[in-house]
Amino acid sequence: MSDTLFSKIINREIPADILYEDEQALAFADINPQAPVHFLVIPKKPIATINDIEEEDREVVGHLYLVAAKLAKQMGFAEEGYRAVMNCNPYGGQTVYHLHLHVLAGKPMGWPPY
Ligand code: DGP
Repeated sequence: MSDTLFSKIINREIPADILYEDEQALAFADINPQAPVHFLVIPKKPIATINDIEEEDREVVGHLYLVAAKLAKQMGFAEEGYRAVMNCNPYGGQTVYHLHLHVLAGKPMGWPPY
């Protein structure tokens, strides 16, 4: 898949407010926050969409949720609650084609999300 903005963030070619990094994943503040807390957890592997997740990606995709929960606890909103969501393709609202888990917190979330 072609490089996206998120590859450039991983490679430090463009700046971001990075909250967490390990060998497999990176978390950084969303540039256009939709809640008082809004960050993205991404795999370093450039997977384009949920549809492109392969069997070999099971571990890294699960890891994104573990990172989200770890940061939620560290940042103090785990008990209060939060939304963790991935958008897929145009009808899902996806605009950046590098898999990312949105983590939104700091206010009650609505449902359904439209
Ligand atoms: P989605 O619509 O699910 O593909 O979400 C993409 C998110 O990425 C959107 O909430 C805005 C965020 N975003 C786009 N470009 C940048 C960027 O250059 N830096 C950061 N930090 N976030 C970005």
